[in-house]
Amino acid sequence: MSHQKSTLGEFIIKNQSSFPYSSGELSSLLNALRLAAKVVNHEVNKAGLVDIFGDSGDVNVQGEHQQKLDVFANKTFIQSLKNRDIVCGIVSEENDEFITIEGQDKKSNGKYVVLMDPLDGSSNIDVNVSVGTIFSIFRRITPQGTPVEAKDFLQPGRKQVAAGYVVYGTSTMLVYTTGDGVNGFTLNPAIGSFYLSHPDMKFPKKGNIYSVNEGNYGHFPEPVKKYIKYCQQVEEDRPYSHRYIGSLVSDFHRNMIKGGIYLYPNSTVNKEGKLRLLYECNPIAFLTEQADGIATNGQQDIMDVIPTDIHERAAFYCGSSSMIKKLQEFIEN
Ligand code: P6P
Repeated sequence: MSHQKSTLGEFIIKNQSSFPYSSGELSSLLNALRLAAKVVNHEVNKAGLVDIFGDSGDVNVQGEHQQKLDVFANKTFIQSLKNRDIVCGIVSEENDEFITIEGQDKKSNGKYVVLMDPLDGSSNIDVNVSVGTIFSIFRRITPQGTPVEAKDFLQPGRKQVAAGYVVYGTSTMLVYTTGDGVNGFTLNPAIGSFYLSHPDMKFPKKGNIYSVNEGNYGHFPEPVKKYIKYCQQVEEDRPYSHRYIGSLVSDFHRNMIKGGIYLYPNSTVNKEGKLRLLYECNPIAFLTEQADGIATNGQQDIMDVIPTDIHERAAFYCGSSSMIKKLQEFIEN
């Protein structure tokens, strides 16, 4: 008997009572992200056919060459969020400063702020490897008007009200949490609807996959080097499989389903780490904890870090709880 799966829209309506501040605005915000995801998915899927491959010629705040799809994705998500009068401000990897969003009334009184990486892993676009969008949602702290960076955006990850990602892979999925577990929705491109395909996603407590750019091994802190050697030992439950796509969303998505650990350490090359705290680490960490995993910067739960800059970087380790605990043993000894 075919099970009629809930669409994302049906799921949001059915579950919005469990959303914090369930005035329906968060539902509408998630719907804005859903719409933008479908538009970006369409472009990503035809990237090989039209001239949106390659470099836009611009460079973003990270000093990274902006791929044309990066720019398109950024504009699409910003426009979709602007149209809803719910968001007062956006931080994007592609923009040096935060963006103030004015409503129809020309005031910025939206109750939420969104922080996003509109197209993470974009260096993979030209080689047809999965990329993703990552988003993090907070309720604003200031009562109204133009958001204040230090108050509204530099909140610890623990305060997120929702977070998730879109993975543009063999199928396109939207995976998100509002603090009541993690649910995955798969796009049926024929009709443009997301269907609940992965209800209540959980990290297996133990996995046998470790994801790290081993090319940087020589730059890693000693405890991380020892943990990587531990993963490679021929023992009862090892060696683990090394799987690294170089696209955080794809590596994370696989590890959450199969069990595993993702590592992006600080190093002699990336002294603060490479991943961005606000729009890569925190949203992935929220999903991790909601899926019974652990997410840390090596010293503390990463969602407890108090940010000081909207583009700050962090060391990041996330995944199956038993694997993170083993890594922490190496770090603490
Ligand atoms: P490296 C992509 O640029 C990204 O931010 C993540 O998606 C990915 O996991 C990581 O950086 C890859 O970095 O240094 O291994 O190429």
